Amino acid sequence: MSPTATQENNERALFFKSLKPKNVEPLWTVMSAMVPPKPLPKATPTVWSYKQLRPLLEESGRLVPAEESERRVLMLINPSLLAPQTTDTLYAGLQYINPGEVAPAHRHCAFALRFIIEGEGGYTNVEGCKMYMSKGDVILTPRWEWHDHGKDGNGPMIWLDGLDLPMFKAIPVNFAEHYESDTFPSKLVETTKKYQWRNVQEQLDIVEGTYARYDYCDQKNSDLPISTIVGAQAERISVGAESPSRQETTSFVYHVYGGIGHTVLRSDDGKEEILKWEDNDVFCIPSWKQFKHVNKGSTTAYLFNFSDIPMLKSLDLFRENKDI
Ligand code: GTQ
Repeated sequence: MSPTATQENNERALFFKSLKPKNVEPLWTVMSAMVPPKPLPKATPTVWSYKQLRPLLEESGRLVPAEESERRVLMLINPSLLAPQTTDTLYAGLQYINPGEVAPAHRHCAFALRFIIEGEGGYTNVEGCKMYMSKGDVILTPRWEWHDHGKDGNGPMIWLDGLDLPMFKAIPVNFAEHYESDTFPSKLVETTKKYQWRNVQEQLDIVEGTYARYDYCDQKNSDLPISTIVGAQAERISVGAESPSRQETTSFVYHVYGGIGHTVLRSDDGKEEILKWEDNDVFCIPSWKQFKHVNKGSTTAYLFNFSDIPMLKSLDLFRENKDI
């Protein structure tokens, strides 16, 4: 190296060193990583096997008293990320409640929905509405609405929680309040916050063909999604059939209402990855993965998903590849 080149390097090194104490950093060294040519989610496609998790939930029900836990939940954490991330933008957890227990009333900025997996006699009170829950029902807990959960009758109740918690890593404005008693005063009244599975399945089943999709919408205004943040869909795939392929900026958390099959993920270089699933499993699809579901069982497969579609659309970040 010529003396001038060495001198220049030394000068550069000194220049770089002088930046940090002034709280500045060069953009040009990180520019390409910050604006990659395609979405680069950090989440890994993952399946959470219900068969494997069911005994752990039961153990938590035996070992962890309700009074100690506030919410008895096993969080489904993506192996490439930290809690509370199931995907880059979504959180999912499996909540377990024993008969006679109460998960006490609180409210928080985070939006929540529940998808009921098993049990009868469980209920959620949301802002004064008492809603009994059955397998496949969806219950919404909009931002800042009081909610507590309880369980009558025999046996436990298990459901999937879906929240927008990871978003609060970027916008740390989530906070909660605890109600003065365990339950918020509630009545069994008509509500638009519950979606009964039987109605959703009916809508899926009246569609002709081997595949149908149902978009959950606001029950007061069907032009709107269920929230401005989290959206939900249900899908039916006939025996031996498959869903259309999708590639979107969306992150999905899927739950298998019923059926056996797999999801094929295809990366831009043509590599395929298979996620195998069966009854009650949960799996996630990170942003910008191309994927399709295949029914490999001998019964109709029904899938539920929640996603960040409404949030992405609000931010004008929803994109889909229509050429697949
Ligand atoms: O049921 O209120 O899985 O507040 C995480 C946070 C459930 C709930 C979760 C919560 C809840």
